[in-house]
Amino acid sequence: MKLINLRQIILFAGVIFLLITLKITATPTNLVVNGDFEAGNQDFISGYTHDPSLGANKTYAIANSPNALNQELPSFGDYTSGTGKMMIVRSSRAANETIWEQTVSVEPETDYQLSGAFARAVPRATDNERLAKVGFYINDGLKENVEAGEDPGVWQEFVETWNSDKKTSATIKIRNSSSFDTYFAIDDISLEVKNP
Ligand SMILES: [Ca+2]
Repeated sequence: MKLINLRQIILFAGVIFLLITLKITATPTNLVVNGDFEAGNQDFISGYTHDPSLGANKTYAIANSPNALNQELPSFGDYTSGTGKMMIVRSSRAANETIWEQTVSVEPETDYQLSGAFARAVPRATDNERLAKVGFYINDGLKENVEAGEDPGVWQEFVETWNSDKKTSATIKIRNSSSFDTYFAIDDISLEVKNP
């Protein structure tokens, strides 16, 4: 009797383990660390200066809303949950400067999905023609240029496929593509194995 119980327990544990393993396998893991900025100003490199007052061009800060940094900027929530943190950028006129960079390990010959969200963060009435534009790069190859719409706080998600070929690491960069100095927000940067 005791033996049967033990077998049943082992079988039950095995089924649970299998279910957990399948669940883990089915959910793609984001390889980017702190891509949602919930951990604050860490885990990435920037050619811009961290400045919570955004006191000059070529600065950035991590906050819950642009308005929390400067009262002239619009108030809107992050892309992750609406109440989390985002990277808020005051760009310079120099294009191609790196705003955000992180290197992650990848498997060769694998399709990955790169995604992120981007929103304009200037009051619409003041800077109508100064549209924000950023380029998303992997290993210095441009994946996509994303231009924000006129309305501040309207998040635009972009999704691109990237094949790692023979590479074992991916350096993801977001660079300024605009020649305007303007304000915008970035959130939810992700690189994960693409589901077949
Ligand atoms: Ca976020």
